[in-house]
Amino acid sequence: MPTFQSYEGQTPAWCPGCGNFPILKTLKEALAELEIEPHQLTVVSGIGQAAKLPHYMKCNTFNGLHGRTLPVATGIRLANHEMPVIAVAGDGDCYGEGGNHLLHAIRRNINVKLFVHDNQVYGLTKGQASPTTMEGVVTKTQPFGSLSEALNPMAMAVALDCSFVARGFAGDAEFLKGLMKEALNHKGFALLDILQPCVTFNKVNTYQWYSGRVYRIGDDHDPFDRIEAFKKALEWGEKIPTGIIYRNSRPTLEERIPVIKDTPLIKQRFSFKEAEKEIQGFY
Ligand SMILES: Cc1ncc(C[n+]2csc(CCOP(=O)(O)OP(=O)(O)O)c2C)c(N)n1
Ligand code: SF4
Repeated sequence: MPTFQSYEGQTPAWCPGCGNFPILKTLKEALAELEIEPHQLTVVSGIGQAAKLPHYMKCNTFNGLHGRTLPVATGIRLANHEMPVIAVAGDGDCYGEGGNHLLHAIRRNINVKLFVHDNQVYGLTKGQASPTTMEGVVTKTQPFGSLSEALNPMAMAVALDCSFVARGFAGDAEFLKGLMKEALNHKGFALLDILQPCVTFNKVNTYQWYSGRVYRIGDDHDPFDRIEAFKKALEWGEKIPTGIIYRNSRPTLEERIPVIKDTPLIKQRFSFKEAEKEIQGFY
C-alpha cells in the first residue's frame, strides 16, 4: 500500500513559506489515502513555479511547454485512459497562455484532473500581473495597477458546464485534501483552483488576507444546481467560498471515442504493415 513517502521526489527549490509546499504535501497524502501507486499515475505540467511540482514527486511525469499542459495531458489520457492523469499549472500557465486549451478540455470533458496553483501573479518570472490579478494591484510591470478586470475561473468554468468545479486554499490543507480526493474520484474533467500565496511577489493576497475571507461552503449548497453554483462562483472579495461549487454527470471524451471505449489504446494490437496499408488509402 502506498504511503506519503512513496511519492517523495527531489527537494523543492521554492521560497520558504511558499503556498506550493502545502499543496505538494496534501497531494501526496491524498494519493496515498486513495491507494494510488506512483507507477499508476501521471502528473503533467508546463512551465512555472507550480509546474515544478512533478519534479518533487516520484511517479510518471511529463514537463512540457508553458501553457500546453492540457493538450499533453489529453494525449496521455487518450493513450491510456485507465491511468489517472493530473495536470498541474499556475494561473498564468493555465488561464493565460493555456486559456484556449482549457476551454476545449472542459468542453470535451476529458477525464483529466487540473490542479491550478492560483497565486494571482506570474511567479517564476518575478510577479507580473496574471489573468487572476485583481484590478488595480500594483506590480513591477503594472506600476499604475493592473488595468484589466480579473478573470473569475470558477464562474467561467460553470458557464462552460465544466464537469467539476472547486476551489481550495493552501492554508486549509485538510479541506484541500478532501477536494483533491473528490476531484480524483470524479468521472470527467475536474478544475480545482487552489488559492496559493506567493510570499515573494504577491504582497496583497497573503495568508493573512485570505484567512479573513476564505470560508468553507456548507452542506446547504447543492453543487448540481447550476444557477446556484453560478451565484456561488461570483462571490469574491470580503467572502471567498472554498469547496465544490459545481458538478455534473456527463459522458467523458474517452467514453465517446468508439476505438478506445472498451480497450485502452496502449493495449491494442498494432501492426506497421496494416497502418501503412491504411495510410496508402489516403493517396
Ligand atoms: C510561451 C511562453 N511564454 C512565456 C514564457 C515565460 N514564462 C515562463 S514561466 C512564466 C510564468 C509562470 O507563471 P504562472 O503560470 O502563473 O506560474 P507560477 O510561476 O506563478 O507558479 C512565464 C511567463 C515561456 N516559457 N513560454
Ligand atoms: S516566487 Fe512565489 S510562487 Fe515562486 S517559489 Fe517563491 S513564493 Fe512560491
